[in-house]
Amino acid sequence: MAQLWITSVPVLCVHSSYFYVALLATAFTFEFGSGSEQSDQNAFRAGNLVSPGAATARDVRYLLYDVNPPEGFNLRRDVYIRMASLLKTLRKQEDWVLVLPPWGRMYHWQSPDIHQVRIPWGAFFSLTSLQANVPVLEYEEFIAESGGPFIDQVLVLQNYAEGWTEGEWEEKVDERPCIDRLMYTGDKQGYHRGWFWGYDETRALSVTCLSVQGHASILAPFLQKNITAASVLLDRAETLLHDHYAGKDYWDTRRSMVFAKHLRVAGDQFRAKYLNSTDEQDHTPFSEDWTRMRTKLGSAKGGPYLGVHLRRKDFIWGHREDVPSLKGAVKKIRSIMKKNKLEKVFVATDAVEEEVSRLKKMLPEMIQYEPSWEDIELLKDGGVAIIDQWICAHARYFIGTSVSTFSFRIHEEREILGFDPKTTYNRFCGDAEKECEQPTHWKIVY
Ligand SMILES: Nc1nc2c(ncn2[C@@H]2O[C@H](COP(=O)(O)OP(=O)(O)O)[C@@H](O)[C@H]2O)c(=O)[nH]1
Ligand SMILES: [Mg+2]
Repeated sequence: MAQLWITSVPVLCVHSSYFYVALLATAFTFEFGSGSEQSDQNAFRAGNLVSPGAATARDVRYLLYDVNPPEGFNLRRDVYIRMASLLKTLRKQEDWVLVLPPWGRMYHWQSPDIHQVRIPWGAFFSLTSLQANVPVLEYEEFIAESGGPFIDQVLVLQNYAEGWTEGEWEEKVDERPCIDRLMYTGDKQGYHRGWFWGYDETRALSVTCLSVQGHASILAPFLQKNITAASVLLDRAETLLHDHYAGKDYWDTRRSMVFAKHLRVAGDQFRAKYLNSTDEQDHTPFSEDWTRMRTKLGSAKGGPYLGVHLRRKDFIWGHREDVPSLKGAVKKIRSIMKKNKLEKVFVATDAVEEEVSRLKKMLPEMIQYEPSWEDIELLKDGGVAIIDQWICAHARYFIGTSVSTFSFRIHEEREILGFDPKTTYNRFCGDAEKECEQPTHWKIVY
């Protein structure tokens, strides 16, 4: 751990000209990002910068983060949980706020002609619910509050170039030269430009790389002692592990991720209209205040339908052996319906049209949530996916796809609603899969 405590020399703090400081700092860090010697440049570490208005009003510090671009919506939801844990640890000593990374440019969001970038979290989640767990800010609020579209320090998280030493797992953090080519470029003014969720006017004052191996909160001492920047963006935040997967803190954060009301309402209306499913009949009461929701396992009955999540697209390209053929999936669906005496089946899927029509031929009674173009324009692909998840979460019985985080999030939602685990932790098996291990039951810790 000794390497962790690089002494930070607060030289730059005393300079008055913000612009000069920014320029100087970026010039240095840019170089060391491209692999040159970092020997005595630590004295000029941009971590000592403070953004224009920020730290003056109150000593609030902002934690921002981003995730590897190819990752989908539901893994990103998992990374949020890790960041919330880190934030809670940071807040034991300082006043930190978590800035929510806007949604957009997601590989799976392919609806044509629909603007899907710079989407705030409020479009998908209830902000008051998130706030009841940790203090959060939308990115635009951060810009307004912190004094402009500037992020003091970007830390690009990466593994260790040398891998695990001697095969021993050890938790550690060290500033290191960047291993991969940076996704940030220096501009003429000495700032750093990058994706920044489509906010083109955003600039970073410094970009450096940080090798890290360990759980999220391992970064807390580093952020508190080695860095004095008011706003810090952790890029590639998925590099950090959960502090304690499925522990109380995990579940508190997970329970606070309540879907936005308009999406829940749309899902509930669909359930009532097409699936004969209401919270009253199904014993799935819902409280707007998640802190008051505490169900008993097995208390939820669910609507009279089978919920199916059939993940296709990239899950079948590699002919993965844990994903069934459409024919195999239909066979399994029929057998579950028969066994559970269910006449209706709701199917959520990302399958391409051609596959959906083949599926419908084999399973003509299947029910899908089919939004119009205007619906998608309003709800976005992310909202439509949430409605699919919400409907699956209320089914009497659910079966999902192996290792899909989309299915995992449905498991959690059902756990929150109080379903018997036997009706939740089920997945399809590949047609020729020998040992078809079923998903793990993660019990809520209240
Ligand atoms: N509407 C809808 N979208 C889906 C469904 N399955 C997958 N998707 C889309 O594909 C993405 C899959 O990526 P991700 O959320 O990371 O889940 P994973 O890749 O299955 O672990 C989702 O976020 C959705 O955008 C589905 O059943 N319904
Ligand atoms: Mg994915």
